[in-house]
Amino acid sequence: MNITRWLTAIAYSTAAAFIPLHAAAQELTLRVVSAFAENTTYVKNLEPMIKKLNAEGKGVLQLNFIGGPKAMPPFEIGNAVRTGVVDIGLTTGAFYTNIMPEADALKLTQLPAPELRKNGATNLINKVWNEKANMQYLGRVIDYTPFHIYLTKKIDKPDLTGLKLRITPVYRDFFQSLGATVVQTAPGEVYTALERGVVDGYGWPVNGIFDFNWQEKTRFRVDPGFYSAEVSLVMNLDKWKALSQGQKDLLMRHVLAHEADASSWKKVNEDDVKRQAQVGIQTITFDPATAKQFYDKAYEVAWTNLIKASPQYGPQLKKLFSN
Ligand code: 173
Repeated sequence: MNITRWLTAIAYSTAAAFIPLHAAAQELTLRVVSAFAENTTYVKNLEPMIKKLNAEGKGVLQLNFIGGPKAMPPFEIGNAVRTGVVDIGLTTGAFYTNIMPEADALKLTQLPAPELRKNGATNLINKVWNEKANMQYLGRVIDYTPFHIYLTKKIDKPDLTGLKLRITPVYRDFFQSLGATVVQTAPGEVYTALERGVVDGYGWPVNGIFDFNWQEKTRFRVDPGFYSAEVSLVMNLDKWKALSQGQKDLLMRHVLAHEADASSWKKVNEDDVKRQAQVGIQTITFDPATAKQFYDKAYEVAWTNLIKASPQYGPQLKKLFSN
């Protein structure tokens, strides 16, 4: 064999040896759908993270943001992630309680997400999410954000008797325990429900009502807020398992950095409270003892029902979410 043929042979065998490696390292694109519309606070806040990940992940991993409720109804995203119709959901547990009651427990944490990673709560979440929902829980994108009751009619004590409120599973048991009649709707239907007088108010986090123009139809916000609004990234478990270690590391590095950055929500929330006052939304408050009762009742009702629905995991979640 002359030298040229040798070199050619080596070149071919080297190329052949590299083909499987290149194939394994091929860029993978994951499809992301959101329970919240493209122009809302929760999605806008996540966009820079997706951009950064995609810039860094060239040739390795890309996130393709498909869209919000126009692409898929919010209450169907959980199942779509579970079955692998989409890869990743930007959603909240309240929207997939049809899969498991534990989904709605994430609102009950008293600790920010990075603390939950330290004390083992996130491992427990992943055990439950893996086992019951075929999901890998990636990370939380909102923290430090309470929910509130917003009303078109005044109340002077924590009694919602005679009022009909728009809910999701987040608020159902609490509002009913205060005497309300409830009707569940997706966020996109709240404006019309208010406009038509079908509801006298709604539950929603302290931020974000301006995204939907609900300030036009809202007269009061009840303080204090309660729970911790949860929106997270969840991924189909089979898809997660199929990622290479490098792809997992890249994805998690960005998710964790974003999660650790969540104290920026405090400023967003302060600004939204100011803006609500500016447009004439009045605050309804109670005396300190009544306010405490109201706040404590929110947790009591929710934990009692969760533990009833999940005797196995409810108590464990409660323990890790509160210390
Ligand atoms: O009110 C809702 O639609 C809801 O459950 C929710 C949960 C997290 C963030 C925003 C809204």
